[in-house]
Amino acid sequence: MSSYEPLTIDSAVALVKKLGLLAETDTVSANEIGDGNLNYVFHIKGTEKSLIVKQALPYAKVVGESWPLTLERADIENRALRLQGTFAPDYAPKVYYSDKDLAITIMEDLSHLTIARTGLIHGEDYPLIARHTGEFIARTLYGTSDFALGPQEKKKLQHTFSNPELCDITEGLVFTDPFFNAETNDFEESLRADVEKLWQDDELKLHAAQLKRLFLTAGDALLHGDLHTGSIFASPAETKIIDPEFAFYGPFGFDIAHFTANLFMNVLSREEGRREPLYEHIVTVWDVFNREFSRLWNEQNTEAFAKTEGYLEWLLADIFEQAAGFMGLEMIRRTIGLAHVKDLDGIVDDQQRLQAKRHSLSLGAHFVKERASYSSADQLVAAVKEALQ
Ligand code: SR1
Ligand code: MG
Repeated sequence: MSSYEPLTIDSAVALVKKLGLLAETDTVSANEIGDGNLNYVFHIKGTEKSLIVKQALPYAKVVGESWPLTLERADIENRALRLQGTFAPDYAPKVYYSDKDLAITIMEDLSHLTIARTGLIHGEDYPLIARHTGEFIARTLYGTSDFALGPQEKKKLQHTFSNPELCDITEGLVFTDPFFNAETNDFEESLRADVEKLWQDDELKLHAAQLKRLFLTAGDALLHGDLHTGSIFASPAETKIIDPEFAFYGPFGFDIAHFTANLFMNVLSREEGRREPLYEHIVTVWDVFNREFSRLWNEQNTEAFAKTEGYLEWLLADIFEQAAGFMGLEMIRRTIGLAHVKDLDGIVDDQQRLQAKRHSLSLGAHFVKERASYSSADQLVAAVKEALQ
């Protein structure tokens, strides 16, 4: 049994050689490339093969050692990646090795791809990203739900994906803190009046509380749990969904909500005339999700009520409503909470940046409060277009 210690570049290289993943005699180059909030990520390149070694740190890197975190999340991530790979092999990175005690996962190198958020900020387009992500979400959610697994297998699997510490982070940073004068919040002083208005909006707070309750109590399926555009590697042809350390059994609408929220925040950073591909992605991801989830349901569902007229349609409408609300919450917390997005923070012009952040806050609050009045992605897109006119 290995005992935990943080890897260095040299010890990461020594480990992959010891494991035989690269030859002892191979000449390698290696770097620490992690730019996320929580982990070390080493890119190790041999002459013929390259690898990623990811190691969880016993604290949140984004804050420092004052925010301790269990290493258990590396095991959750490793098991989630492997499971997602069985349902959506084209969209999950291959895992070569994992060690629970060292909190490491060694996986396929994806450095021929770009983190979608970075690419989108630089104006790249990924024509297949929405189709692939919609298929990934539909297949992983359906495949881990009661409808696919039946009551016993599902509950046993659910038990193994209890992820209290990372759920606590989401419950605080996404659902709670942005609505109160919490220490974790982080916003520009020029936004203070907008933020204080939000803290005083009791109607909004009631809706946030309802959505938080759904997140706390619904155990529909194994979620990715943090499916923003920084968790996606993409090229025009390929999409790989990484970093499921927040995976747990939660509500069906959560993952698609975070993907679409992050696309909308990229929309807010773009000039008019460059927003259309993102609007199309938002419509496509919903079309593909609905189609793929329905296909799996119609082909495989053994639930007694599966063929009951209206049940699937009701469920898809319910998922959409939840997701519109979760999407709004993600837009709010990425604007004023602890973890921001470069799409908005990176807007250099002060007035444009503040305007984009105000749109993110007001649209976010609108989607949270009015989620029940939306029933299609076209309507979400129309609301954003109208706000930006
Ligand atoms: C302390 S972790 C902050 C954020 O980074 C992750 O990617 C999650 O989105 C989390 O909320
Ligand atoms: Mg992450």
